[in-house]
Amino acid sequence: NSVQKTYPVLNMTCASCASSSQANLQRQIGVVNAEVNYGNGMGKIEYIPNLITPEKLKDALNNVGFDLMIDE
Ligand code: 9UX
Repeated sequence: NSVQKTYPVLNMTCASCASSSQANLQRQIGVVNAEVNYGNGMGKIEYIPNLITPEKLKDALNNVGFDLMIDE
């Protein structure tokens, strides 16, 4: 059972940042799909809550210099 949520991705200053942050999200276990849009600064993430939490998604991005503005 997956859910899809959209959160602001912080610290993106060029389109390559969107690509690298997206790739980092996609390789986390429990992430089904991730799309990071540089134009609007948002990351749309489909994930399996039993395998990964928004806090862990945030941690994963923090590890590569970005941040995720989770609301929970
Ligand atoms: Mo762009 Mo982002 O040159 O970390 S890749 S600033």
